[in-house]
Amino acid sequence: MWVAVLDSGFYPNWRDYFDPGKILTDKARAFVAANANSNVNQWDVGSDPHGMAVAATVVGYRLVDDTNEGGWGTGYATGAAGTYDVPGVAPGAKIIPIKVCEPIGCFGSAINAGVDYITSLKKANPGQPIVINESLGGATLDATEKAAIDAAVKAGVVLVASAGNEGTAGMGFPGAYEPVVSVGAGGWVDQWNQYPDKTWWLDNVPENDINQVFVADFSSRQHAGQYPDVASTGRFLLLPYPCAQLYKDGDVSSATDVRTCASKATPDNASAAPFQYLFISGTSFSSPTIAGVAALMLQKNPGPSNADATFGTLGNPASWGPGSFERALERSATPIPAPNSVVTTFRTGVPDTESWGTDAVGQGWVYVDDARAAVR
Ligand SMILES: [Ca+2]
Ligand SMILES: [Ca+2]
Repeated sequence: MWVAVLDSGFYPNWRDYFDPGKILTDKARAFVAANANSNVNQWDVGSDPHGMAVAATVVGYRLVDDTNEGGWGTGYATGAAGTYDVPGVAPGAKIIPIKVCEPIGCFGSAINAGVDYITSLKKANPGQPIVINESLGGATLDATEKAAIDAAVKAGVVLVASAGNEGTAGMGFPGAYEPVVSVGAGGWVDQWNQYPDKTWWLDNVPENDINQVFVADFSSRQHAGQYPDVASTGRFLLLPYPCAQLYKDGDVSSATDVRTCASKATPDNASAAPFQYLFISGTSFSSPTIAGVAALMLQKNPGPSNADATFGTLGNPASWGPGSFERALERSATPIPAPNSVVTTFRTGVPDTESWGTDAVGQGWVYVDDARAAVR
């Protein structure tokens, strides 16, 4: 399964984090590159760590837990020094990094070009399951973006997008467009509850109790004409998030290994993050979680797609309908009781009350085994 990550590309030291065998470098592209120029080869010159964190959600990454420099204060995130392979949702998937974003934002023309490119890959490899992940979004859907998405989905590409982090301000596009699989974010009520224990993320999360999950307050709520599909994990995921801004626009210093990055970050850019990993939140990470689940479903059976979605007309959400892949995923989801409210814990140990209504939950929470069972 190929998962195209339309995002900010990779940093030059991406091999510190990823098994190169999981990254399809020959298919990687940049549709926006250094200084916002187009250069298809500059997908790994870096500008923002977001794209690597999204990719790591899908295929996993290497965690070097030896510097006490993660975004969790002091102490080891695993409880002991060492180098660990953190599994992703779909460890057997291959990532196609597609750079369409710079720190100032994601460019619509680059996003559309990236979608078109993946459509061409799908047409050249019709038997190959391909998922696009877009952990990005904008307020509107225009005709050009709709045409690009429609062509991809009709070709059999499964497009997964974040619902958005705008809370009550509503969803963004393309997530709100029904032929796209949209993903809201939640977490585990027990996370950080033993603060300052930092190893809760290694605990065995109960997978048979919907009351163990919550919907995050930032996860975009449904407005009229918007289609939230499912919710998944997007709260305090430990992911690579190195040296924010350090590799901006390809201006790469020597010695980019993970141990020296922290000491270089501050002189290079005062706002750079002085660590290599971060417990990070957002529908940016629940979306690739479901992109990984989609890859697992397509690994089991490459047949289902959303090519039979109802694409309707621009500006008329009532004319849009889901495809059969999306319906199978939604049917497999467990409804989240709503309205509801729980008390969980922030990373700082402070109590955190999370409340949500029926406008936040879509068709429910995705459990991987249930989603895989939905295809045969
Ligand atoms: Ca949808
Ligand atoms: Ca739907």
